[in-house]
Amino acid sequence: MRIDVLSLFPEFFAASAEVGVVGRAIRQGLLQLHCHTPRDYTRDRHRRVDDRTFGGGPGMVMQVEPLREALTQVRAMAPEPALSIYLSPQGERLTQARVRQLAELPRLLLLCGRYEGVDERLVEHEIDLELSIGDYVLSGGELAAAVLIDAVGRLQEGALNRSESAAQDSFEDGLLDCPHYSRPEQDDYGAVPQVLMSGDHVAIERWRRKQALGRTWLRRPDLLARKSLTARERALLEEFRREWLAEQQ
Ligand code: 9D3
Repeated sequence: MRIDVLSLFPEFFAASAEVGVVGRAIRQGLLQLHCHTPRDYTRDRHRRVDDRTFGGGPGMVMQVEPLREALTQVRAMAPEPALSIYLSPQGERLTQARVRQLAELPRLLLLCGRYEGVDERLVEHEIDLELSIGDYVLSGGELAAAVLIDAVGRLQEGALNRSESAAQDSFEDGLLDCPHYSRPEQDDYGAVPQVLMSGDHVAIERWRRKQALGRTWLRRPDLLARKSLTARERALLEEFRREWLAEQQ
């Protein structure tokens, strides 16, 4: 996959391209990341990309022309058709289902807004999809684009090794992850749950599933409501609930 980013702060994405799973995917050639600034596509000598908002009020708006020029020229840098995405607070909320779908595409073109955002006419004519990463206020689209690059990048074929397998991801099966522990077995903060030290892989798998169900019930009832449980899962959750309620006494 190739990802092009249009941003007033292209240097923002240096870390995305270098560290962790996605940095490795880029070095392996599984993902290409190219960042561009609309300033390079301005015609005036002040390299201006923004202007005051029509109708009055505070804040500036990113103008059509530099962005149209940048989008057109960046599209032409590679033959693959690109899905254009505008990261914006007005967008559809990003989910793992959407991430999986986008990860299959040959090319994405991400537009990051600053100030009050982008002139709506540019959005209407050039943007295929508007995405938000959640209900909180950021100062621009860059962090949201970096989130999308990370989520999509790690799903590229060959990007994850066996221990990082996407099949194990929280949300892939609609549940939160179980708790994890490492050495030492005994610490001032407590002991590791005995079952994990037992070597009984059936019992361990059962405990992990029960914890995943229980934590989802406690912390994300919205996720549980959307999931249909097997008889075994309902029994595991019931067992978790009974123990949890007993602990609350
Ligand atoms: C202070 C400006 N606000 C006036 C009411 C509106 C506003 C404009 C631009 C609020 C935030 C932003 C910048 N945010 C993004 O570009 C953004 C974003 C976000 O803020 N939250 C969640 N997802 C995203 S994706 C892009």
